[in-house]
Amino acid sequence: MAGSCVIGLQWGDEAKGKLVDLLTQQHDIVARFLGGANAGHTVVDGENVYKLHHIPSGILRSDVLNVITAGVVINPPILLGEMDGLTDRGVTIDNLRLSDRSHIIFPWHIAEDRAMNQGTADGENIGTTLRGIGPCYRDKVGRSYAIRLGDMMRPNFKDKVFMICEKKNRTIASMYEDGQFEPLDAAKIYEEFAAYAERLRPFVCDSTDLLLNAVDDHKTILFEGAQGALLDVDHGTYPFVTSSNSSGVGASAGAGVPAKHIDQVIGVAKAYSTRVGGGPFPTELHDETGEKIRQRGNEYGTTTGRPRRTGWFDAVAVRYTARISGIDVLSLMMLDVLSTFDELKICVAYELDGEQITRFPSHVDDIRQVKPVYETLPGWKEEITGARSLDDLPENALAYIRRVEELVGFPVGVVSVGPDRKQTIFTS
Ligand code: 2SA
Ligand code: MG
Repeated sequence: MAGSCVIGLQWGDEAKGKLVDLLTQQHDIVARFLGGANAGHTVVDGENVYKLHHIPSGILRSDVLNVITAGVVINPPILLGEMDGLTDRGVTIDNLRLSDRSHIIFPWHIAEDRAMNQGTADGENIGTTLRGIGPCYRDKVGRSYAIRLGDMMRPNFKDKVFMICEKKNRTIASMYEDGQFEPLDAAKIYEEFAAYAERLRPFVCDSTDLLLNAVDDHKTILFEGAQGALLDVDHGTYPFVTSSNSSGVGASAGAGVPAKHIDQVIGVAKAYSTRVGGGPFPTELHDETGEKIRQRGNEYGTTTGRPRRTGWFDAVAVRYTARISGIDVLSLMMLDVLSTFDELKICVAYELDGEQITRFPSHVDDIRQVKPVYETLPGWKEEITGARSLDDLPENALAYIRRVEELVGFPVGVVSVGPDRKQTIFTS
């Protein structure tokens, strides 16, 4: 087998980091293919909790190469902070590689993200992470005002920074009220980023070539997703999405490895739903049950600390994202959070304009309007964080897993009952 891929099937925060960490032992390389410091991946190793934003979750294993590929947008001070944080705790980062094709987030991107808070055409806030992600991807596809990691190592880097600052100072000033925007200081930004470039230089490579050679050499690659498929810029709940392809279809574009080399896709979903930021969320709960899920699941953003919106498992949405991501197997996370509820609901269809549908609508207005059709299942009272096999689970928890499988249409291969590596059940 050449490649596996881990994809979040909801709106991010499905605990993908834990799964990637578990799977790394079977792979030579972990490749992150999209997003940037908007992601927050938590990896737990015994007493140690690591919060990663850019660095692939395989970094804790020194024999695994961790590659940040072309599709990622890098925020150098945040990346260096992660690197230093790992080094300080004795984790080696010699096994880290950065693509010279990845794009760089500069202070102007963050100023743009803040100015707009990334409002949509109808004036609603997307509720971005304010990390400059959207503006950086926009400049990347716009081509005129973009700087890639490889550009930072070239003699004309300084000229580029000065040219772009001049342009951005004009455009960004018009986005702010008078006096609210402090003009960008090109010399200062250049100096700061030139220093970052020097520190990052030893890790920079042509990651596309590296990965293609790895495929030729029969090495195994784990493609690590970020965010979730419902945030995919083309196939998610547009415009309430992130600015890259976060569903399974994005892996090969971001990493530069043809899809035919990805043999196994693992779709990761929580046993319930969460969303952070704006946008439609059909099964959202605004009541005590939603609050209980938030408390039991500690549902607060890893990057921004924002409380996450919570709701029941949405089988319509997950069936859609599982199919678009080409999954082979489902990994059901945080099942332990659902313990102690009297009953649990699963959304099995939507009602739209008086009709029942099981298709996930393509237009945001329709996604906003749908009413979830629920099936109610009995809950279980006992905590299940100590379960290590399916036999340890209460009957009602097993029935819940079986129903998710049937509705989503893919087998559940992994069930997670807590953050630790040990708190994982492999079903076969
Ligand atoms: P952006 O910043 O442009 O990518 O935001 C666009 C939308 O994508 C959502 N988004 C996320 N949703 C969940 N988790 C994310 N990562 C962090 C985490 C979030 C945090 O792991 O907890 O700490 O708040 C993530 N990144 C982007 C975002 O909320 C917008 O809806
Ligand atoms: Mg997260």
